[in-house]
Amino acid sequence: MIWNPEKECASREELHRLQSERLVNIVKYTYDNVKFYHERMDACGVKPSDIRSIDDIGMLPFMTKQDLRDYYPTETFAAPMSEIVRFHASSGTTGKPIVAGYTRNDLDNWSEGVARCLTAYGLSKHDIIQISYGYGLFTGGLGAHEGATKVGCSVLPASSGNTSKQLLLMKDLGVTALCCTPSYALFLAESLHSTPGFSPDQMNLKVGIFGAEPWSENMRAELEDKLGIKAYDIYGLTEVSGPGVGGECEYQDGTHIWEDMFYPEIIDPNTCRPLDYGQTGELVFTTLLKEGMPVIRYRTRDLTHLNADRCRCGRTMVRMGKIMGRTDDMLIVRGVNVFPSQIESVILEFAECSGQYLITIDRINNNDTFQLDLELRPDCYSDNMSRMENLKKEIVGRLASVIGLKCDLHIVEPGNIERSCGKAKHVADLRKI
Ligand code: DLL
Repeated sequence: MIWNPEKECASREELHRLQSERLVNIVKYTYDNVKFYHERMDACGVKPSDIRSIDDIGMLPFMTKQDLRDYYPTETFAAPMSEIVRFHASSGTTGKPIVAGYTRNDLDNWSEGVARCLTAYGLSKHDIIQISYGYGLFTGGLGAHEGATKVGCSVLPASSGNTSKQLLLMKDLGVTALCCTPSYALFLAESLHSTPGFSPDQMNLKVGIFGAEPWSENMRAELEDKLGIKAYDIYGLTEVSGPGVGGECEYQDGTHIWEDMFYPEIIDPNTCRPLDYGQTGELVFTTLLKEGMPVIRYRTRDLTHLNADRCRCGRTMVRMGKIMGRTDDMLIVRGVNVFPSQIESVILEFAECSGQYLITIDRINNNDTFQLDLELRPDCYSDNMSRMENLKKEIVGRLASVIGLKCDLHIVEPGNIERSCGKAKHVADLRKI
């Protein structure tokens, strides 16, 4: 099923026309209402009247996370406070949070994006959806909630945490769809298998809706197997709206970006030069309809590529590859660039591994150390030292051949690595402390 066939399946010509019309409007609107954009555009010598179609987007300056911090909390808002009906804020590990403000129309468009995703995953008013993203400043909970309500699903606003109650309600209500971070889904799956009185076959789950952090294809396979579901990706970020900037369709072959609302570009993060379809670089978004806090050419720091090939599902909107990580999540260890998601992908090639891991990087005597703590599935963990040593050798060898780095691997007892109910922390980089 397709929620909004008129938009999701519009011809590329129609989409181009709509994007052009919307870009012209949003550029004029932000120039007139946001001092930051006015000054930036003046500094680049660009006037709103220079922008006549979406093809002119390259003339506009970029915006960065630092700009949003510099104009904290609301100086980049374009609508008056009397029109703002909601705030969210992204946590940000360092410095000030980024505050986003939404008008009534922004909330409607945001839930439209989520509704398109949920419908693409096959959900309808006949589904019971458990939303285990955190409710509050994080956009995950309320964002998914409003989209699911729009579709007419029966919504269980479980929020994150209290895992045993989550499992109980999932079972007793016959929940069909679970919405949370992939790391929390893994924790729920482990708990489902290990808690007396629960088993996967008592559940009515069919669909998992996972996002808010990078996760590999191997993690998808792991979650689908452990929970007996089809697991779909959902993407978004606070600065652009929240979850539902794009989502996968039944073919699970890339995330369709709702391009009539969020215009994507890929640039080289070092030179800011636009890259072609298929090339990996930094994802940049322009919100074509946002009123509260529009962003123009916002640099997300997320690394991925776009695919313009027509999808079998009939949607015409481009598809984005899995997010490899963020430019600021990339680890440089002994001069080698590596993303935690690459390590996750290798680990999960081994059926013995549970998917729980922690990477610890330090610098001792001017040399980087790279430790990997790894949990095995409880039924694979053993105190048979030689079996464990052989497995360790295999994993270390495979990692070295894929990422080009030798790690100090520690197999730890199941349950030893801290679980997360939200976004997981897979890396402790002690060099930064
Ligand atoms: O994480 C919004 C969201 C909530 C998306 C629930 C999906 C589901 P922020 O907290 O602002 O917003 O973090 C945004 O999270 O720039 C990516 O780095 C990462 N991210 C979000 N979705 C995905 C995904 C929400 N599907 C940042 N895959 C983004 C990989 C993702 N990374």
